[in-house]
Amino acid sequence: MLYPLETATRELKSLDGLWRVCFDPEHQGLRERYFDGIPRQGALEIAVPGSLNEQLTQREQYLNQDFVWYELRFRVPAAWQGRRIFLRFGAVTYRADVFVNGQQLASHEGGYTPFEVELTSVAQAGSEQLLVVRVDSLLSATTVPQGGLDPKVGGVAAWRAGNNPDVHWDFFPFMGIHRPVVLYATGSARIASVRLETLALHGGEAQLRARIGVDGAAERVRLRVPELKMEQTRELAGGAVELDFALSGVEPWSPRQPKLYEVEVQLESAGAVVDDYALPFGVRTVQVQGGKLLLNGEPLQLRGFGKHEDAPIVGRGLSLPHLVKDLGLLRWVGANSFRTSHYPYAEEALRQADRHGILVIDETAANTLSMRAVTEPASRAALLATHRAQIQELVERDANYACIIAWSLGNECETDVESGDYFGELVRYAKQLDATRPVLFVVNTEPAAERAAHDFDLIGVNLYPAWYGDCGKLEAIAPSLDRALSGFWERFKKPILICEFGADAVAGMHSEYPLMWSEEYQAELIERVLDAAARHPYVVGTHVWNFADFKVGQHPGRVMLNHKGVFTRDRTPKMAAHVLRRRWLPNRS
Ligand code: BDP
Repeated sequence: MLYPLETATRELKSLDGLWRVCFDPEHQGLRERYFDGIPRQGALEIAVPGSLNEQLTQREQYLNQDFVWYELRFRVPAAWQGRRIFLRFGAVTYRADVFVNGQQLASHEGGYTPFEVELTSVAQAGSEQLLVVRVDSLLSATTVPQGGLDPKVGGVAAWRAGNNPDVHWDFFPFMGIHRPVVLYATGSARIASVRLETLALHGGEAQLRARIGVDGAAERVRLRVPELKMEQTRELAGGAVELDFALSGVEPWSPRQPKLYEVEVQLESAGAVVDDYALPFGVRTVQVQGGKLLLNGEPLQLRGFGKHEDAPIVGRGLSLPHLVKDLGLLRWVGANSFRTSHYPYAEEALRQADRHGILVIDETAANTLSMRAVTEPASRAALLATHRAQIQELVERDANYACIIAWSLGNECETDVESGDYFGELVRYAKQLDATRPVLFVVNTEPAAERAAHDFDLIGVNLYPAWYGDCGKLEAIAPSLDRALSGFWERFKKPILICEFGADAVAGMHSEYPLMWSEEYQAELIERVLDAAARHPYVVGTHVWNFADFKVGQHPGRVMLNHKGVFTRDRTPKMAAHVLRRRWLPNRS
């Protein structure tokens, strides 16, 4: 789905701001017709975008995963008379039912991808409209991610038993309207999708393919890359156009030189331009070859972090100041990459990474999927269908970003239990959607027990030596890592990306020798893992867990936050951040 942009033919109006909300613990909202306007009594104000949890002050509101009704009254600009009007949500977590003027127009499942609804026939230009959205974050064995699992099934479902809110994973299940809400107008026909692919790139000569989907009646599509003097037109056939074209004199996109070309798409009808769209596009190739990950034919070594979209009060909502700060800190520390652990991030972050040359592993929200919780064929099939839909929405949203160098279809799912071809099927599906990027799952299995990695292009592994075992024994790191890394390599012969390793450190806690939870221990553990990993030539990157401390559920294993950040939750560097900076900054590419 296209990122909303203002162009010569498109206009935007932001619906972000303070909305009204009311909670609905008895699930009476539909019966009481909250879609005609939520009750005045007890309604609160909430900032959109933003998670609702930390904005409010009551315990039940903080922990809520149940129905919350959002309401906003807005006007469609009078000048939009005669145009097509769309309402677009960047992300609503986890599920949304959208009502406009009392009419249900859309439902969407999946907390981190956009969806839109056409308002042309329901919302009159110039007049006031009532927008009501029912949001919930009720998770089950067949949602992605799962939640509310019965710990008795064992495996990952038994992790964090009693965690409150009830999820078995290690971050807070923030809910709400997390990303911008935008109203936009187009002409009678519009460019609905644009997909650009770099098929080959050699010495400045590139071969590309464009696929453009059109919604409405038009005749032809014009594609231009003005900077490289490329222009082509094609007649529309069945609402779509596919065209291959060559570019000469291309400066490839890379972290060192994140060159983006403006690609302009115009839709024409009766000799006039009825819609236009422009996207910044980086031309580059990514390949896995032997034990290497190659960008434009050159081996890549990833240095960076698993992150979270997480900040005080804002929760998981888009916060532009945090985007700016985090990018600055990534550069300050000398990192060149991050993973969107454990869900797709806001497009604003990807557009920023594209502009600044930060490499991204783009992950779905399939975190810690329990295969043991879906042993019935019907529930297994339902989970697979949800997971497939989320992969499709992710690829459709993000495939044009040069910064994205691989798709991670999930993190720490049960890839070591019998689950038919669940993981292989999804890897093949992702490759069918995008044949130009490597695909992986991030695993936390023993090499000998891993069942799915034969299907991956590279293997993402999470390793916690001297933290979850061998407590306090930093000297156990090298042998443990050597065993795991050579075990994966010997068995699968695929490049390995260490996606997580680290230790909690409570900022300000020190000790004269490294003791767990101190800043000294975290810093030394990170150094030792980096040293051990560097001895394995098929390790193509190391991502520290985590960039910053982040909010988790209530559980005896955590003090409010996961403290594995090398920055605090408010982005102050711990000792480990300085250690990384000394190692990484000199090689920054
Ligand atoms: C890994 C998970 C990550 C956790 C991390 C930890 O992928 O979500 O936060 O461990 O325990 O298992 O800190």
